[in-house]
Amino acid sequence: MDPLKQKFFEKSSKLRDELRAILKKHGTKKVDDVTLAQVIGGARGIKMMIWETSRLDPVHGIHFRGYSIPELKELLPKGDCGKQPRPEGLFWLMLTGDIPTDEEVRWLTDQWTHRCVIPQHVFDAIDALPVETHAMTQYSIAISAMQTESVFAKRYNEGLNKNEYWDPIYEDTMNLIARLPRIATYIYRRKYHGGDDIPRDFSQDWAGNFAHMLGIEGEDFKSLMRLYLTIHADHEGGNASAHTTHLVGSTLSDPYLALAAGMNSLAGPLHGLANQEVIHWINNMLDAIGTKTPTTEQITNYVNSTLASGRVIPGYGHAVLRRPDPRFMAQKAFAEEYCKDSDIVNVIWKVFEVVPPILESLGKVKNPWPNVDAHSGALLVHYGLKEYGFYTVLFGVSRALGVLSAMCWSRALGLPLERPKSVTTDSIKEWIKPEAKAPAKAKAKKQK
Ligand code: CMX
Repeated sequence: MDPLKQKFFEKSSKLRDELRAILKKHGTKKVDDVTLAQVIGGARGIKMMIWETSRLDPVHGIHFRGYSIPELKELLPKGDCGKQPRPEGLFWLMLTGDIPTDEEVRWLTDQWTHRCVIPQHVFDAIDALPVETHAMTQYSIAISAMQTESVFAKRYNEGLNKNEYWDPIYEDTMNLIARLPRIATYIYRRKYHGGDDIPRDFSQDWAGNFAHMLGIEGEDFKSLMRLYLTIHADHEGGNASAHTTHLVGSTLSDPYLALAAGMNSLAGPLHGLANQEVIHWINNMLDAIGTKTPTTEQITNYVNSTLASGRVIPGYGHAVLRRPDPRFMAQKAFAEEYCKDSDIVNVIWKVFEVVPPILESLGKVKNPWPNVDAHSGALLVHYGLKEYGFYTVLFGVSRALGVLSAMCWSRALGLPLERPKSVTTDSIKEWIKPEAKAPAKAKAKKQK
């Protein structure tokens, strides 16, 4: 067994036993009350799943295994890769709960380099699509096409003891993460650069090689990719892409099918596609105003006109967060250090001044602050990655780290098929009828 797998096995089998004991002794303990507003309003805030890899606080934002993003920037090993944390280190942390050493991160990079073997039919499946197909559609189809390689599906067909599910899930996770940058960059080069594909560079770390295969050289862009792929990785289990992957995985669909489903969820404009929508919206604004350096007043007018036309301001608001997203702030800090004079970055900062008070004044937006997607595109544009139709794929490569490491945990802990309960509107109308309580009262009277 490899060292990471061994460590994961030891930690997860211990927790699985603990969890079983907790369930046996305290299974009837109440942890939540559900209101009608939550039933109708998209299940906001209902606690209903276990997600080991990260926790989201409305005020303090995301914590990966208890560590905030600024803490991870300090603590995760960087090796000889500059100042930003390496996503390999975060993956190790999410899977084991421990900050890895430099040597462990190097081992993981090496593993992912060698596991990046993609069968030709995956490239053929991408090539069969019209080149203008959205990059997220191509990405999701490629992941599904790669399902032929699932170790879990093969071993399950052969007859697999449920206590061993975690093992092939771990193998699929490692293989998938190793392969995703290659798939993503193949799509990018095909869609936007006439198929001028760039071969891998075996000497680089996971994110550095990704930047290289995109065709954007320079140490600063590699640093950005390391930060980007780290901070987008996980956002607890309730967000749509994580929850979708979790739900599909709970049916014992393999990690390829579960991740493809999660990516389809990420592709919605209220979720991961918002990063594309932000730059689309900013470009439209700059075109409409006719300048690259709009004034506060011009931005205010444009924001108001977007709202008046019944659309949301992309990159603002969040279902859980109630303060500026620490992932936004981490990107802002990066921009302050690396490219503070960039026009597009300065537009993003001005929008950050303008939008929150306007959203707040509407009186209905629970979080007027920017989320992760408000800043990411401007940094990419600054370094020359201007094709915003590709941005959600970058998010999706990173998100795989979180949702797949969480899937390893789900199978190792023996979590069951997810199956919440739906109701019809007739049931709701029944619940709120005054006479709905009458039978119970009448019964109580009779008993007296
Ligand atoms: N612009 C305009 N109106 C907004 C808004 C925004 N950025 N954010 C919320 N609102 C509106 C909602 O549309 C809703 O209006 P109605 O009552 O008329 O339907 C009202 O404010 C209340 O919404 P909420 O409870 O504050 O927010 P939700 O939890 O329902 O939705 C989110 C959260 C992210 C979908 C929403 O804020 C939004 O649409 N933001 C813009 C899209 C975006 O940036 N998505 C990316 C999120 C991060 C990610 O997953 O990647």
